Amino acid sequence: MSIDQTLTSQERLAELDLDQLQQLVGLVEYDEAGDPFPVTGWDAVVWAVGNATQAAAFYQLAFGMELVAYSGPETGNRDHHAYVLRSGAVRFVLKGGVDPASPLLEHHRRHGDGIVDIALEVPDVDRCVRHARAQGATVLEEPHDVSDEHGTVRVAAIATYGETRHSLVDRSRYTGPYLPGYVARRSTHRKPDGAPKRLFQALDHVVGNVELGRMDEWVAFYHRVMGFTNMAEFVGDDIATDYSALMSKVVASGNHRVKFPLNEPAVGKKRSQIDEYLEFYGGPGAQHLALATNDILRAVDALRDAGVEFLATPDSYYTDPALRSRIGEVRVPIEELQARGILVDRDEDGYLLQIFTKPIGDRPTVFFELIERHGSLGFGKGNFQALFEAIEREQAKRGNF
Ligand code: TYF
Ligand code: FE
Repeated sequence: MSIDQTLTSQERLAELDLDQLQQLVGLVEYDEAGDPFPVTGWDAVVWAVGNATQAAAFYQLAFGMELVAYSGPETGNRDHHAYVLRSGAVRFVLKGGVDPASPLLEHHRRHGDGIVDIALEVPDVDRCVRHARAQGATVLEEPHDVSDEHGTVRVAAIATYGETRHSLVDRSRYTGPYLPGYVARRSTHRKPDGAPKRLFQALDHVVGNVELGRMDEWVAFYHRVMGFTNMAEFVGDDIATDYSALMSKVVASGNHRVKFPLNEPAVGKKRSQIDEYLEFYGGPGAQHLALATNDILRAVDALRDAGVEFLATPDSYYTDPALRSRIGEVRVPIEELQARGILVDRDEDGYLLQIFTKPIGDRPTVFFELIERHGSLGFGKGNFQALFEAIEREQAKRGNF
């Protein structure tokens, strides 16, 4: 079986097929034979948070995620709590320190709530690490087996920007709920009647913010170390200095299952949103996660009802006569999008609907995007101006000029 036909274990559990994934996240054909670092897909997004017990409730109650596994003092882990949540093929692991000496608490003091590990499922951990090391990557954890009564997982980890890592996970010989050391655990709350089964089904992309002048180095890192290739979409200095104050390029795994936009600040009229992130996160890190949904209207309504706040889109975005000709026919009336502040973009392959939350923690750092793709493989380039202006309005409220 070729890599681009292999589903990750999470995707199989979610009963997604390749057609659904193609629609959700926009896959492409590729020749795996020449891939030095084959990646099947996302394994997990691991967070260090200030209060994992409450964050786990937030992601269940507001984001509609399901609790599937747990590790903590009751399971012999005296260092921290860890809650494993799922929505479709998306897996979050929320960790919060219990032992006052836990390194997670130190991480949280430096960065606030943030993403410590963007873990990838790979068919051959050892081969990936051999290649990564030969290309100069920092190997944080050598390939090793972890086993329990459910089987064996092979894992390793390499360093990426800031204090972020990529764990590389082969769980093909494992049937447990997450990793050895975790026990199965179910949500105890009752979903309201009529609540949708899930609000999002897959992870589309994870964006990294890096320091001024370092974006190309990180693009080169993903080329060299992980065999990722450039996607067409980028924000160059042509528009950067006008309003967005950032530069951005996108790298992707062979079949585009895993996509990493990388931002660096650009010198503009105001302080860049990326500089603000770097200051408050205390260095480079993951900026936003884009969650792929097949019903962005319902997802936004449910999240808003649960108190999640989104960036506002001015009515002028929808009344602009150029909008209709730019976007053409979309599946819902523009009024439905306007009522929710959902943005639309179209390119030669199709269109996409997207919306952005405000930062979800105490620091102006990490936020979410919801994205509903209809053929477009892009990131909403046509919305960058409206989006970055909205972000700047929020920055100004925080006293950032
Ligand atoms: O992932 C992207 O590229 C889009 C656009 O600070 C974007 O979601 C880029 C930078 C940013 C917010 C959104
Ligand atoms: Fe995005």
